[in-house]
Amino acid sequence: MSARNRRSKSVSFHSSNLGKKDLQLFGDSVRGQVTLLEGDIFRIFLWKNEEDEQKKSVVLKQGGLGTFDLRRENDSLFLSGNSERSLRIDLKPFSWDWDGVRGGIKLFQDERTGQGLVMVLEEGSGRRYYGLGERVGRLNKKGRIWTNWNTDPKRGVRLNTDPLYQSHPFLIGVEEKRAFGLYLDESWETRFDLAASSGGRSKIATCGPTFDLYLIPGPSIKEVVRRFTTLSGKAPLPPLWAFGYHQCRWGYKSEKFVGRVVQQFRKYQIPLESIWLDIDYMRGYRVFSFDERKFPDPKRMIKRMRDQNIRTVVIVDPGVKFDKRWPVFKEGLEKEAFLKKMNGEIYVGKVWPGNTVFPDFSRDDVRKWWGEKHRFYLKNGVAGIWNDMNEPTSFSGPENSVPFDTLHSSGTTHAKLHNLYGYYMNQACFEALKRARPRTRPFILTRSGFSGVQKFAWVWTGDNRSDWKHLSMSIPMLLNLGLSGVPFVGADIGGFGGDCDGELFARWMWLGAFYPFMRNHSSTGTIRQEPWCFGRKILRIARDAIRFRYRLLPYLYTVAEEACRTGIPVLRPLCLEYPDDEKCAEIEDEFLLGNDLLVAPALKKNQKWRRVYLPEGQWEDFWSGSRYLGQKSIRVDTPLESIPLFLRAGAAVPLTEASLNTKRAVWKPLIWRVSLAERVTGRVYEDEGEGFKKGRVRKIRGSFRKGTLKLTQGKSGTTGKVFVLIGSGKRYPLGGRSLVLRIREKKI
Ligand code: MIG
Repeated sequence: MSARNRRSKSVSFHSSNLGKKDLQLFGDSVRGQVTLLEGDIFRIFLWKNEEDEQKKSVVLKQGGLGTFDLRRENDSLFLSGNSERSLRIDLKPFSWDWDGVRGGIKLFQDERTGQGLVMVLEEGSGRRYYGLGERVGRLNKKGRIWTNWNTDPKRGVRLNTDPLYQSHPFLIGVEEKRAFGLYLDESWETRFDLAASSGGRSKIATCGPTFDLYLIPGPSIKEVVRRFTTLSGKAPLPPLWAFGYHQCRWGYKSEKFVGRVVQQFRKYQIPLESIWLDIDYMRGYRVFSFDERKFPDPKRMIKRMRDQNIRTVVIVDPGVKFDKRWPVFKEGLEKEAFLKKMNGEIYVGKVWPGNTVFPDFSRDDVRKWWGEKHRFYLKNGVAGIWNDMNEPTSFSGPENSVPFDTLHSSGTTHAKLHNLYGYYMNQACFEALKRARPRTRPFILTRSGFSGVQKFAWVWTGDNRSDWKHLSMSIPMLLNLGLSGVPFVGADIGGFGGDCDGELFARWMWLGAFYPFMRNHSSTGTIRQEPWCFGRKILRIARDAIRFRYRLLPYLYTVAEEACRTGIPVLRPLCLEYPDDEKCAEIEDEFLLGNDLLVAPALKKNQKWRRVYLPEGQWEDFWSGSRYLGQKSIRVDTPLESIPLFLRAGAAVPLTEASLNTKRAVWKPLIWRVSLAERVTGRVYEDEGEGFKKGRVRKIRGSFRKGTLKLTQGKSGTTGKVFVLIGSGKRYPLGGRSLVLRIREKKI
């Protein structure tokens, strides 16, 4: 998208009218409407043509409209709802001022689409930006132009690559400790120039014919995220097994090969939740097929693994091989399900199968048809689906994609629907899995997506590299995805492209033990990257990291359940929990898991130590039990065998013992790791780990005064051994429901 050498024109309205629940704006070339939505979110909607007047969001749930007060003064209108921020609108030229956040909107002509609207935001110097989904770079997104155009970058992800696979036109601004959100509900290519071309202003542009903007009040970042996810949706609770350790590689090329991988896991007693089959399993890269020679009996193979509690996930690419004898192609042809060119012929691109055609997932009937095809995998015992290449990638197209003038069956161009292609594909898959297995929670992983994709799928960050910079970059990338509403995310552990080495692998496995999604994946043509590939010492370290992950599951699952209810992500930047601490604002080499654990990984080669900033309160070194006062940075050693990890004082974090795979989310034993403070609290969410029966919460509360710790655990529906673990040391059985202990206080 480019506005270069094109004049832009301000938007003006000559009159306004207050409707029952909206404010209508009338101009010569542009019309507008302002409404107030649930959560005190103002929607400012501008359009040029009558047909666009009815534009509805595809991704947002919209409840009823709220009412607001309106006051007029000449050409200015003052709107107020319930939130602390009120909205002022000037008609000539059109601009808005939302309690200090100010913008105006202009028309311009994009070179490709011949249309476009751009919002110019005035910048305060101290403003920071977060969000925008999956991005390279720093946690604070200010100072660069970011584009939303889902792309499979030809050389994979590099340190500077933009755009990437997903589009999240959602921004969180923080200025003077007050946060606000802006969501531009446009699926066309959009561009966020955040004080990059000019320090004094940001420019947010769409190359479509409408400008659909949501102003989301805070005042905290948490509140913005919460409000935004009431619109864009929350993730459904995933099955427990999704939080286990997943093993993948492009190149698990036959049943025998997979069998050997599984054997090694068992031989070395490494926990393993699932094996992932990449495109190697297909016959000539036909989706919904197995290669009969390499995978002669997939049902038997998958069952054999399942009998050892190892699940199987398969990759699904949207492109269908152009093969007149292939039933999937024939059916799609009959249904006219595939994207077409302007001249009415089917668009044929190039992907792994060679000549490839693309289903139009924006159509209900196509989604249904595609979804039903997944029964093929389910019949064979497959547990989860991995949606790849759904930007969609077409190797022969511009920017590795389907051309933007390709047509969807509604007559709409791909330029408008491109960014939603993956979103719709995941919707098709999710709804199908629910239909086919109503008592099972769907598990889907996707590469492409749009705001709201969390309703259907988990997200991994695509083709990273086995490189130290990619290790550290994964942190702000996953954090901003979380702030954008997507809580279940992970990067390929060990790195996808390039050759990993033992040291990097060990570091990445420990960091990955804290990713919401923990999967080791690598590309064909790179050196093997399973836990035993780097010698005995690294094998032990990797196994310890995975075992630690399994010990952490009660806490992780509890935080995950919270994320599904509230929208607050699993991985949290420090600034989310400590908004008043300026020092936390841009920390991106440490993060919180929930709000009780702080993780500060080593991110450099040969790193022997690092500094860790600890926020307000007191913190306990998880491994040694040493205590530290917060609002200070400390120096910690970073041995390869482990990861710097801190526990918030006053927290009781639910843990369990390591095991080779997950079972139910009912923990036996349940181990409360307690960090002493005057008040101690903890909670654990438990359920079957699968299905839709209601779960329950166990709480623990207590106090620590004058050397005496008193703890009481709330009633629970289950029995089982419960322990309390203090410091790094001793475990005490929690007989009955209460425990009283005399403990010598440690000095800080
Ligand atoms: O063109 O299926 O990001 O995870 O291993 C490459 C092969 C296609 C890209 C995915 C990667 C996967 C690979 N795929």
